[in-house]
Amino acid sequence: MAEYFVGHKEYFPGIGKIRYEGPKSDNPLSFKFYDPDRVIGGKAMREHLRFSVAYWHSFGADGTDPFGSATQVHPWASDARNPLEAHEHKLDAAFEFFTKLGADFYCFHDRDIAPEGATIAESEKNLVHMVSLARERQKATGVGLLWGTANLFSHPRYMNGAATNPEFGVVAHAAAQVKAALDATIELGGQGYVFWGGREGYMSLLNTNLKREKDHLARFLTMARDYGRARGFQGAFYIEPKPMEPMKHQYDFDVETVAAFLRTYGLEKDFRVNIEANHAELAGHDFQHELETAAALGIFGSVDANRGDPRNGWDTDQFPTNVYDTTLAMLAILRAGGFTTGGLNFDAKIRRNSVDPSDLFEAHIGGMDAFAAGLLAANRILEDGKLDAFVRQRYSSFDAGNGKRFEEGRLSLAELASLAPADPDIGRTSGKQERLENLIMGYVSRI
Ligand code: XLS
Ligand code: CA
Ligand code: CA
Repeated sequence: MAEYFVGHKEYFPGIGKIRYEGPKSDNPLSFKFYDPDRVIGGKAMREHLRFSVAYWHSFGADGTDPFGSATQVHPWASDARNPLEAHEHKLDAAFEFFTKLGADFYCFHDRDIAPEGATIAESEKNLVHMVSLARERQKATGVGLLWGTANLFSHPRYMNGAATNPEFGVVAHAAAQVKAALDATIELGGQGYVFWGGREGYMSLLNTNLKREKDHLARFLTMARDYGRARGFQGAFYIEPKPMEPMKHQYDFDVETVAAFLRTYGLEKDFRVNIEANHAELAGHDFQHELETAAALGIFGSVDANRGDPRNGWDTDQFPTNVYDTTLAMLAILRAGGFTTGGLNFDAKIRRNSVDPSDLFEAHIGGMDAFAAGLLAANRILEDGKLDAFVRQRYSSFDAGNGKRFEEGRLSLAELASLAPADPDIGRTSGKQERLENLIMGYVSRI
């Protein structure tokens, strides 16, 4: 991978290429577990993990929160003469960061990489210009676009929703943005396109026609799918579930809700889910639950890798560091067959008081190491086979005889009832949860 910043201003001076130094290294700017070309279970770590950097948090956010203004000063924003130039510099900074870190992918919203203009035409012109520059940089570095998306939530026009807005004109505006963002994604060889419906929901049911809004959302997604496919987009369309925030209720509440929506409207062939750990938590689920549910329903796609705080009810988007959680996540991902078009996108931000340029590196290094360690542990769990053997044995009464006939739909309810055993102790079989938890702890502690 070429180091792209050569020949441009260097935005992270003093930081070189991040290398694998192993768990014993005390260099904070090195990988302890992520060794990109190391083969695990027949595949290089980088192909298993497909790490991606989120453009918005890493190069757009500046530490602003509802209680205070910016704390993080970005040289790529302050050394420019106009918004377009600022975005050109931001692109240089971003590709310098990707190549120094060794991330193979990135993700963006249209408004992250190009400024909104005074008209739709001007916005599109800005985007086309920035896409042509991004294309050059992708070519020079080998970094790819994991997915693109449109920001249909920041502008005041979307305060009542985008595709589900009660005003037709706003829906048309959203279409203009999605059409241009799809074109940009296709032009950059993006492997996916995400719909996160931040404002597709309601603040109050008193002013909302819920049925009509869901129908509109499906109509809009169908049109986007048809447009993308007609333009030759072969990647995955993803819906990213989240239960709430900024709306009181978001229609794409969780994986199960999205699956039912997709099937109701006949979209299940083209759409999969982009599962975010923090959103799973907000929906009252474990990350692992959402991953396994998606796999079971055949819509597992991609992951926004982060973590929330179990003690508060909002989207803190912190970098993941808990290896127990990443182990269970990687176990679910490996069992689902691994990523195809998807990957692990760090939709995560450094804290407001993390103001050193190296903080952004250290945050990503920690996240990458957490998932690399999780991959190592999950791979051992699978190779060892003890956990799977236990679960297989637990269901073995369905593998033959009447259990098998039941699974195959060859028993009526009356026949099933007649097969009830007389044994008064039937069902008193230990689930062995504590033993299995200890088993996992053993793998996690021996990576
Ligand atoms: C916000 C979402 C958003 C999507 C992309 O909560 O995570 O960032 O990932 O629009
Ligand atoms: Ca996300
Ligand atoms: Ca989030």
